[in-house]
Amino acid sequence: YVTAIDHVGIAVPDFDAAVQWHRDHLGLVLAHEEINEEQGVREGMLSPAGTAFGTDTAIQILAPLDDECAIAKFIARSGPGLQQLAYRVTDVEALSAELRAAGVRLLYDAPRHGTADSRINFIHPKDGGGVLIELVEPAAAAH
Ligand code: MC0
Repeated sequence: YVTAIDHVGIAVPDFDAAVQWHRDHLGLVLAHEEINEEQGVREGMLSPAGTAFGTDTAIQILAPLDDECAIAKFIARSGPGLQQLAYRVTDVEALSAELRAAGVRLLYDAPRHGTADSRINFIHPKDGGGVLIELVEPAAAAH
């Protein structure tokens, strides 16, 4: 089911400052940006020059929209930093079903809305070796 590392997500307090830092120091380009109200985030996908958003691995900047969202809680507990590792998958429902059957806890009963109309679910960090693992089925692969 896993075809690539889709993105690595960094929790930040200030979206614009983080985007500018990565542009100024590393030359990364903001390839995509959106607000995800359900997840409580303003998020942006950064790509190294010469790579393509949606094809190559991206760096995701995640800034909280309010004090209650997952990113705000993460920053309050752990400070800014790596928050998630996201794998691109061909079929998020089928993989989630296999994981559940193997006793791995998924956060959602059904996939939710993710970046660029992808469908997403998460493996609980306690079952992911201390890593919050996101499963991303891109919109193009929707069925
Ligand atoms: C919490 N824990 C983590 C963690 N967050 N460990 C590794 N990585 C993380 N990101 C640990 C805590 O330290 C705690 O360990 C244990 O997990 C359980 O914590 P909890 O207090 O029970 O739960 P919360 O309130 O911290 O929530 C954790 C949870 C939450 C993963 C359930 O963050 C969540 O629902 N995440 C999924 C949604 C999300 O992250 N959305 C933002 C990205 P101890 O040892 O202290 O017990 S939105 C996104 O990603 C979209 C836009 C996309 O890409 O398409």
